[in-house]
Amino acid sequence: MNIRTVCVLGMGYIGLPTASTFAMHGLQVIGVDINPEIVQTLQNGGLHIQEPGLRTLVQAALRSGNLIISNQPQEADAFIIAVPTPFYEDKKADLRAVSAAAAAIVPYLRKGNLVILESTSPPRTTTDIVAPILEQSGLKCGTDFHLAYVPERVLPGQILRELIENARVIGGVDRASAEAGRDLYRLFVRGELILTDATTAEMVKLMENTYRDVNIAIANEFARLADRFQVNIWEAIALANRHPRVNILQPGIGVGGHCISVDPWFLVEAAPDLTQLIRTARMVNDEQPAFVVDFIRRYVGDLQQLNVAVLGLSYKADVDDLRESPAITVCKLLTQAGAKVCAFEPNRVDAQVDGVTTTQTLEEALQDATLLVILVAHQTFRSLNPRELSKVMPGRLVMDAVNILDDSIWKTEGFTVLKLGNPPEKPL
Ligand code: SAJ
Repeated sequence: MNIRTVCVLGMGYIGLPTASTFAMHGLQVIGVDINPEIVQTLQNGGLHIQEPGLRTLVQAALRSGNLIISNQPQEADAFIIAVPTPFYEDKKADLRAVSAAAAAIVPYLRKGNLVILESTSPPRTTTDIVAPILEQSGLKCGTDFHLAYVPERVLPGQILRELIENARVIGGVDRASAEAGRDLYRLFVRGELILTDATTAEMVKLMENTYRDVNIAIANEFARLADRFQVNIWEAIALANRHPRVNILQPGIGVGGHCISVDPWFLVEAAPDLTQLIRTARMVNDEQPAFVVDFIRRYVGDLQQLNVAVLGLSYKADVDDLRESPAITVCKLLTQAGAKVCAFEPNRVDAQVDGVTTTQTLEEALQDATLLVILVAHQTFRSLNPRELSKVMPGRLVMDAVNILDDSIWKTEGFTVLKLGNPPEKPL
């Protein structure tokens, strides 16, 4: 299929880099978002999200004239839906954005077009939900237009590199649709393009993220066991990983973000009778923030009126994304326990969390702190200097939940460092 114009719906973490990359590879791209603030920001050369290299890429794409940002779709050879699929309170998939994006394409859909769904979705969404909406155009899926599910697989923090290098699974509703999808993505993807059917591709995406969730859950459960048995989990994992067939992931404060903490629920929803392990892993990871706060309480005692400085609110290191962040849950649990929490998130100084004071600088967060809690392993926190901190912070107690501090250096500066998964022998 010869593709010269593409319309990308959803200018978020996936849609914007994808649209810009296509534009830089010579396609005429219309980037669409329903949020007028996002449209305006991008049209004015700004950026509403942070991702290494993205600002330069988007600006170059706009300057090239190949990328246009708009609040509504236009006719194009191909359409890509890259909108969020959150879940409702009861953990059921909320497909309203996907359905609305498909409906928005209908007036512009023409014979011979290709439509791609990239949003993570429950099995059969492409065939049972998206196809019927697109057929409201009067065109027949497979006969008149191509439709494929092509899951995004990029890791936030490395999106631009992985977008090009990762292998892509291209799931067509029929063979011709998969081949049309391949014609589109081969314009910039250097990784292998593997063709399959749409429902297999949906399952593959959900399996990838569920596999990671289950593996993080077991790391978190190992950390709890290590705490009970007074074992240093970081040393134990390093030793276990010397086995040729063992690769345990890192325990932490829980699993956040818009992907791994959400997607496994789509499988649980689709087949509750078959997904005990997946559901349990989700619950283990969701309970990890409470474990972290209990750990602090066990070693620090009553948290009432305790001045706590928290470093990091994003869902993982070196991103600005606060969605489903376990760090925010930890902050809320600390405030519920009576602590006075001052939090600093260098990638989102505008962050707002109920009951928590957020600060513009590290120093502001530290100025009254008795306890410092590091929740996210941002690069900038790895180089924290205990001598400098001791000039600002009145307390000498640090809880390092992400194992980034060299405690021997901190000890020489008079700090006591608590590490998740490496508890001191007895409560302080
Ligand atoms: N985490 C741990 N321990 C670990 C690794 C991660 O506690 O050893 C935590 C992180 O701190 C974070 C959460 O898990 O809170 C998820 O982080 P992540 O880096 O594992 O994954 P995401 O959510 O940023 O991106 C994932 C990736 N999927 C897989 O690695 C299978 C990415 O490739 C997907 O494209 C992305 O989900 C997505 O959009 O679906």
